[in-house]
Amino acid sequence: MLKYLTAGESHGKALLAILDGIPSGLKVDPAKINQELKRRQKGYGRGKRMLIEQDKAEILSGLKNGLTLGSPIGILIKNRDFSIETLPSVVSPRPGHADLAGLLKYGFKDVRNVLERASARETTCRVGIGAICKIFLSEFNIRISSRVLCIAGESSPKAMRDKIAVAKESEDTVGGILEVIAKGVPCGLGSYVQPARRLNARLAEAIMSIPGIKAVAFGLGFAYAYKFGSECHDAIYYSKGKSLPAGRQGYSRKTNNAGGIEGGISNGEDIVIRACMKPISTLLKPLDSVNINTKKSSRAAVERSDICVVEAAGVIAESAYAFVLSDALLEKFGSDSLSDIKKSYQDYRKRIR
Ligand code: EPS
Repeated sequence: MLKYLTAGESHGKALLAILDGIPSGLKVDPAKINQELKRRQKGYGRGKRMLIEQDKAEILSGLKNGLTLGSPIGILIKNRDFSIETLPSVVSPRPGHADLAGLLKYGFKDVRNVLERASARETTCRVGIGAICKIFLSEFNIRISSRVLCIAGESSPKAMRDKIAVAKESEDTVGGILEVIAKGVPCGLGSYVQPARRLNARLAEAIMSIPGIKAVAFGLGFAYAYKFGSECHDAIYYSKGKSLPAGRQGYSRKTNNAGGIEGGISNGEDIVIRACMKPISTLLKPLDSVNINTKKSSRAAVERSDICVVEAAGVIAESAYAFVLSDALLEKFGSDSLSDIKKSYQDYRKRIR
């Protein structure tokens, strides 16, 4: 239903995104998109590039008088640092980055040709797209948030900051674990009828495509491996009565170990994903590498970079969620006009109570 494409190099003139499939009649406030772009730029451990950029989205198409037309939405985000033509070439690939594999794959003689597009700067586009999807989901009271659970093994906010400070001091980097939660998702998004329609598979793909993410887990995740079935499956209950508040009527669970998805379908509980991000690959004290021209040992290239971007990755993961949930919602309730979709959604909510 929903598609997107992004374009742009880290130090090119601009980043571009096209989001196709948002229905007509949705009010889009550009300030909300810019708020999300700002959130992506923040977080303790961010590098100097974020002091240069002030990411702002310009909507080039798909809107009239602040309302979507149902046509593709074009987004332009200009780079303040667009020095791509004058930046020096890079000859020693950084371990952990796309540098070496990308260089060999595309037949380049300069690692910069790889790193400019492989850079996580591209995720600015995804956050712009995700912001529009979040606005769409808010029409159905679906809310997505994220938090950092751990940085380099530490889980209290003070210890996490200290660890980032230590990494900075020792010219190193750190990763961590983030959690993303979607609340208010109705039961019935996604399907088991084809593998590619499973909601967990679609969410995992979207989260795994964020640069630096190495693992994704739903609900209990790896902890399932240590339990009996009777200890971990979420028992089903039913509450009758019109006097109960809206979300309390009908089927419910007392636990949510499944993370809100069973059989590839949302089950009405919060959708909970944890993702692990590796430490940033650019190290100020670089690891061993090889000069691609001389084939002699050398230290890996040092580029301006960040110490820790787990908090920003949470914002990007929220956007990935928002895109996938919007896509699944459009698939279930229709895709042309917001008011038609809302009617179909309300009828369905009544039926499944
Ligand atoms: C990023 C912009 C980049 C990096 C970072 C993400 O800016 P620059 O390379 O000019 O300092 O800060 O990129 C990476 C972590 C990476 O590995 O490429 C951004 O906008 O998020």
